[in-house]
Amino acid sequence: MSAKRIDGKMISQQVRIRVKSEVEKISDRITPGLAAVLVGEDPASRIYVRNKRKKCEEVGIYSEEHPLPESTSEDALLSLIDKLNQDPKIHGILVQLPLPDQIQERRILEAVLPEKDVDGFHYLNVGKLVANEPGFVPCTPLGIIEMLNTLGVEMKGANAVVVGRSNIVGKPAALLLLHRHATVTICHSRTKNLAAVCREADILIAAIGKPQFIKADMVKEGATVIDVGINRLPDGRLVGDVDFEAVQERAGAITPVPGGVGPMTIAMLLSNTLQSAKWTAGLA
Ligand code: BQF
Repeated sequence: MSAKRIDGKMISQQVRIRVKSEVEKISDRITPGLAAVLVGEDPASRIYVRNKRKKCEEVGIYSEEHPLPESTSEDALLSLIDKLNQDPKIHGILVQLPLPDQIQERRILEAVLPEKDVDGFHYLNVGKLVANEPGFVPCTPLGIIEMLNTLGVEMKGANAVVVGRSNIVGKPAALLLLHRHATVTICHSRTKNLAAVCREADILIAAIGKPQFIKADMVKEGATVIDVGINRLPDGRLVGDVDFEAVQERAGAITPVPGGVGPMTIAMLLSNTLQSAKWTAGLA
């Protein structure tokens, strides 16, 4: 069997078209606004922030960037967050991670007002996700669900295996799948018989951060494989956490890297920012 290649570019474009038309629809009442805070010069982070702002512009979301030097103190960053919390033009605040070592990430994420926390990292939104109540959900897991929905992949009763237990991807992805009535297993570096567990998966989510870690013998015939990894090989090639060439011979459907989950992450950030503005204006 040769797998269907899941086109994240196309699915994310559908999401962005939907966001754009909703932004237009509410434009007489409110213009959604996103503030991006970037501390330091990490090249990948700069690309991500530029990418997010460009996509905001395309759908009519106002965006502003707040670049700060690598040496920024926690207090200086907290005072910027406080200013953005009070700014009525801003409905979403995105603090690009990772932050430099002198700054405690948790203190910053907790300083963002939960109602502007479009990344879904504040403890209040984490709690709401666990409780299956409306709140902001991290963009990458949300993008994965949007993809599965669009493709018509049945989640109810499916065996879903999430490899990786990060707070940003693995754990929230597992919760979202659980809430859609999948039977969810979370695997990680200490899991025994990882390959055997993965082989039971109808839906396999790879969010490990190890290049080409998931091999063909870890995948059930016909499974839907979602690759969250973005890894640079020594030869400069960009690859996911899945050995795409080999796994595509076994999977039913598989996301490529790049052009899979990545673009969905950005689209869901736009969607969350729109949602935030609608809540502010009493439109949702
Ligand atoms: C694509 C991210 C690790 C750590 C912090 C499109 C993005 C990536 C890939 C992107 C990511 C990853 C983002 C593609 C945002 C996703 O075409 O494959 C878009 O911009 N992402 C981030 O902001 O912080 C990260 C990964």
